[in-house]
Amino acid sequence: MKRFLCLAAFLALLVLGGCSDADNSSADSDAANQSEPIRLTYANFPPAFTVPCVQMERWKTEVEKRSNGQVLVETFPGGTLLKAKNMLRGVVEGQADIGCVGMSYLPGVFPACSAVELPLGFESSRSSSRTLWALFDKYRPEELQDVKVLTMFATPPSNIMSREPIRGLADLQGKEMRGSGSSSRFLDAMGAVSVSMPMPEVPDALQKNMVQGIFTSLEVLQDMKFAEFCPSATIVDGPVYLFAVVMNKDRWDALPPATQQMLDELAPDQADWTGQYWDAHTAEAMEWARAEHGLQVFALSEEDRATASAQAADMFTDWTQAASKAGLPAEDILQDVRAWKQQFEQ
Ligand code: 3IO
Repeated sequence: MKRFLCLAAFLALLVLGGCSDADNSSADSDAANQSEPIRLTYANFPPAFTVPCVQMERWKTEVEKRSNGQVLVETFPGGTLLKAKNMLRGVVEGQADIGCVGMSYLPGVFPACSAVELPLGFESSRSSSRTLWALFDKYRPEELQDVKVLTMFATPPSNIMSREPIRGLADLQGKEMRGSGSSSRFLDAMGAVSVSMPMPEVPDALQKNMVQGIFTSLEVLQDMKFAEFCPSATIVDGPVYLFAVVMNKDRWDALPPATQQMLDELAPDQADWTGQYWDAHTAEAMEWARAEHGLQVFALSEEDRATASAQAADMFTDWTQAASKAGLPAEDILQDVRAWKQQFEQ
């Protein structure tokens, strides 16, 4: 009985302690925030466990931490608020405060940034992401003037994932392969027949046998479970896909200056974090696909690589033409992009 009373007293103390803690913390935050926290919605198009959504959660955590809970972010992965094709418009129109735009799904819309999508042979997401941010930061292109850009990032290089082994370009001729934007053009340059669609439509296309494989960064073998359909990978080091995280302009303009400054400081840090995460996660996903699905990995021969780049050469002339037509200093941009790539890959 004595023991029981002791325990009861101890529990009562714990409960009281807990209550007074809760009182203290609410008093603290009342003192710190005179006003209600700012709440922002953030839309994303692919499933929650993919890299674009992992970076979204990291951004939310950082923003909530750096603002001491003054800015709260509600995330909507999996196209629950906006889908790939209406992401940019949806943010401009204010259906979401923030959205993750797959820029590669909108060919022709980003004449400056799409320089980073050219087949330059990026080695990593870290270097492609930093290059994309550097380009945006230096040129502040008109193509993104209707929104506030919160960060940008890009994938590691596109590689082939296929049902049947693709040992070289000969095996690829006439095969229908899924890509988008520049990666679709590169597929065609390699002799495949590109079929363009955003990522959320790919599981269905693979399931229904509409394509023999896909051309994007390799972590989707695990994250989208594509290794089940595609137990073969061929390393091509093709173009990268681009992303911009954008915010509705009116919502941005209404933020306190200190919040705006905090978000501006986070932008390049977030690009770098995402690049590093993407590279590390891709290596893990390859190991997973080897262990779980017996993934076989091939690489294009030097000769096939040379053929592919020769056949893709008009991507550069077409980009330069389109950029010049849009009034951009195309040669300067391309020279900068090549220099940043080299700098970030050292
Ligand atoms: C991508 C897009 C959404 C989720 C995971 C992803 N991994 C690579 C990409 C790049 C891309 O936009 C695409 O459609 O292949």
